[in-house]
Amino acid sequence: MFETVIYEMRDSTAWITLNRPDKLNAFTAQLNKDVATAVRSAAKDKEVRAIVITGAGRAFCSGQDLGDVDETTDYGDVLRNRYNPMIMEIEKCEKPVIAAVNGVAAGAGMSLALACDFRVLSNKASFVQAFIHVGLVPDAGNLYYLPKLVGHAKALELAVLGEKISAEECLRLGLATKVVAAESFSDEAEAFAGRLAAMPTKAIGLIKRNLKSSWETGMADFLERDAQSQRIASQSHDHKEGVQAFMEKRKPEFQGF
Ligand code: T3D
Repeated sequence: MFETVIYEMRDSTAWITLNRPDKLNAFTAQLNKDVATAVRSAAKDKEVRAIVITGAGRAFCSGQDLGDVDETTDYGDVLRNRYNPMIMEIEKCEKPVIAAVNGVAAGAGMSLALACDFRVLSNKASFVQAFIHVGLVPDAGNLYYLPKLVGHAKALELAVLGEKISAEECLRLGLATKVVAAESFSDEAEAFAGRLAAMPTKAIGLIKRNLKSSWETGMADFLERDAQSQRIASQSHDHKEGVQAFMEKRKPEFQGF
C-alpha cells in the first residue's frame, strides 16, 4: 500500500515508520505523500486510538532529501504541495499522535516531530535545526510550534544557531515528553502509546482542539468553546464509564467514544 512507510497496527495503535534508512529517512515527494496518507487513514479508522510516527534504522528523519532538489526547484511549491498537506493531516488529527524519535531529527524531520502531540526520545536521539546550515528558513510549521514549546527567545536561538540539541537538553527545554534508554526504546514507546490508546479518545481530541484554539480565540469565545466541548465529552460513553468505575471503585475501561 505504501512505498516509503511501513504501516502496521499494534493493538489499537497505528505505527507509521518512515522507511528510507539509507538516507536517514530523508523526505522525497513520495515520503511526504505516504506520511500524509497514512496519518489520514489512521485518523479515520475507528479501530485506531493512538498514532505513532517513527523512523527505520538509526535516524528519525533527516529532513528534505538534498539529492532530490536542485536550483530549478521552487521550494515554495514544494512546501505548499508536499510538506504543508502532510503537517496539516497531523494538525487536524483528533487522536493522540506520538513522535517516537529513535535517532536524529533534522530540518523538516524536526518539524514533523514538533507537529506531533508527544515526543518520546531515545537517549541517543537529537534534534537539529539544520535549515540554517543550508541557508534556509525552518519550515513545515517548525516556527509555528517551536516558540509555543520553548518560548520566543529560545526558538530564535535554536533556529539561528542550528546547534545539535541532545535528548537530555530536549527534555529540559520541554521539547521531549520523555527520554528513554535506547535499549528499551521500542518497548517504552509502545507502552506510552498503549497508555494513550486506552484513554478516553474523544476527550483527548477535544483537549487538543481547545488548546490549539487558545492561541487564537478571545476569552469569551473560548469559554463558549469550553461549554460546547464539555457537552460533547459529557455525552460520551467514556464519561459515563469513568463515573461508574469511580463509584464502583474499579479501573475504568474506556472505549474511545
Ligand atoms: O523544497 C524544499 O526542499 C524545502 C524544504 C526543506 C526542508 C529541510 O528539511 S531543509 C534541511 C535538510 N536537511 C539537512 O540539511 C540535514 C542534512 N543531514 C545532516 O546534517 C546529517 O546527515 C545529520 C545531522 C542528519 C546526521 O549526521 P550523521 O553524521 O549521523 O550522518 P551522515 O553521515 O551525515 O549521513 C548518513 C547518510 O545519509 C549519508 O549518505 P552516505 O554518505 O552514507 O551515502 C548522507 O548523505 C545521507 N543523508 C543524511 N541526510 C540527508 C542525506 N541524504 C539526503 N538528504 C538528506 N537530508
